[in-house]
Amino acid sequence: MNSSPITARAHTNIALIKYWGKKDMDLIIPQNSSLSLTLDHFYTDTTVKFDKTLPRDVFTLNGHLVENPKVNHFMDLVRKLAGIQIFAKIDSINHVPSAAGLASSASAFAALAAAASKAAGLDLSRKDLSRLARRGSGSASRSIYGGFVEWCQGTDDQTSYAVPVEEKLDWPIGMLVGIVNSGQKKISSRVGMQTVVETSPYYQGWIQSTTADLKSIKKAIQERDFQKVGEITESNALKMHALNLSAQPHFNYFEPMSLAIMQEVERIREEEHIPCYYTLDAGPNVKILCLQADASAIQQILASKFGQITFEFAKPGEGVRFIEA
Ligand code: 2P0
Repeated sequence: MNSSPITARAHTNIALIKYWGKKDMDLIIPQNSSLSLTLDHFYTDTTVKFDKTLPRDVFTLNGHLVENPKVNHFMDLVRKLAGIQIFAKIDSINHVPSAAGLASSASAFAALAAAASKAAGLDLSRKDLSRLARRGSGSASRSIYGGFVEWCQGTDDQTSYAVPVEEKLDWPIGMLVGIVNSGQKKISSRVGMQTVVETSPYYQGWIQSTTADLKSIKKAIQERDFQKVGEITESNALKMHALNLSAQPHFNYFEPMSLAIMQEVERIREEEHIPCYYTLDAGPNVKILCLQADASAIQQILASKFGQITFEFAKPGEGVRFIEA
């Protein structure tokens, strides 16, 4: 079989309640459930075409040939699911600011799950797409949906998948994403979270407190309580980063500029009375949750203090979908 090329678009998501640790490393079953906001600004377009003349999978990223074992492993899963043994040409374009250093595995594996499964002749439900995307990268399970999304941890491959909390948001919120460039080589999420699970004396405390945070943030979202959503988001991120500081060997993702921006966000909140809250993932970039109406005022203040850093505003985005190439 030579399939027609199928193109899917998936957006990245930023966790307000973080996933930080696996129970099963092969199936990617997390230690805790997580909750994210899908963003419109940053996305991946991926085209997959199965071609029986290919001796192996061929993967290009932004037009460059790339050798990526995670992509090869993922394509093996798709082939097994579809009962085929043909290799594919996979072309991905990442629409993120150049040299952003933003994690793109969420949008990448969500787009690949959709495009590869359809090109292989499968017609998966969104639940099954989420389960499949999870096998590429845990956070990708959430990029199947738009808006607020919960990845329910489950206990096995069948029961660990994301569900929409509110897909079409009638709430004018968003995130300012600041790109703090780093020359430093960071520790990967995969290695970082595993080190934490195995060595942090605080890990059980994290599980308990994150379970409570998830319940509270869902209630705050329902009640449109922006302050509460922001406070839980910031606190949950700091608890995740505290785990990293408590691991053996310890590590962290902060750069001096990350800390300066975090302090400035707290000052803007306290002194300028503009509600805004930060979160950071496995890198130095700071993402600031705010109301759309306040975004340009915050951008102006940040530009006056950190002129060298661009803060791009991203609104809530849509879930994965098929597009014309
Ligand atoms: C999250 N992160 O919930 C957390 C918070 C980063 C910090 O999910 O090993 O690329 O492929 O499942 O999904 C980034 O880790 O890790 C991540 P794998 P992934 O968004």
